[in-house]
Amino acid sequence: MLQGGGPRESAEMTHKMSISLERGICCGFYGAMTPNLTIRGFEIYEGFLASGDQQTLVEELRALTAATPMVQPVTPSGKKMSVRMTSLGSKGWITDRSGYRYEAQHPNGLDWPAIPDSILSIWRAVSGVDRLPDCCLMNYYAEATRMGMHQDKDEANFDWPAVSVSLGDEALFRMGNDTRGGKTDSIWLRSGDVVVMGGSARLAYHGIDRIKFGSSPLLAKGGRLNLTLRVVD
Ligand SMILES: O=C(O)CCC(=O)C(=O)O
Repeated sequence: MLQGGGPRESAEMTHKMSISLERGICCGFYGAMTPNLTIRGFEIYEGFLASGDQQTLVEELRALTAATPMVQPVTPSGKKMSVRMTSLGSKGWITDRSGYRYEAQHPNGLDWPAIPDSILSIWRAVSGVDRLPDCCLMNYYAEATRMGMHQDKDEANFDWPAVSVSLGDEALFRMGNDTRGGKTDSIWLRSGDVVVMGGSARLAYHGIDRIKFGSSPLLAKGGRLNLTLRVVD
């Protein structure tokens, strides 16, 4: 079920995650799941989603967002972001000349679609908290797209973790400190990897330096889709 194999995942993890994904990740496996890498408090579950599950998820997301498509937003200063984005959930993250914030509707006036259980299952498996996320931000990285170093801090309470799911092309993920600058560490995230940003990592600066365009066959037009799950209120 799980992709890859090799040193990035243990046989025990492979077994548990295959079972949990087949069953929609039900009770009994959460406690046993541990990240196979922790860097600066960022917990990284490499190869968390099997390639078949990634494909199913991408198809589900395409159908779900048909009426609330990706937009290329501007920052409050009017600069076009290079990622395209949309959201799922009771709140979606947006940016425009009025600022960074969460809104209950897509810029086209429609409610955001609900976060499907397939995605909530990932949160349940790795977040370590009972509360479910309000927002699943979807960022699409085309060739040459990047995301500058930033903190996720438009939420009310930073005790809740944020969880990120990588789909498609590999991306160079940079992890820094609670303040801008200083030493950083980077890792290539691959399709199916999941990162939990909680505790000391919740307010750490992070960003995507670049993607390896064409490195994954998952998305028909290439590129990378990132899902970031957050508790907003
Ligand atoms: O694309 C990623 O892996 C990171 C996304 C991110 O940092 C964000 O949405 O705040």
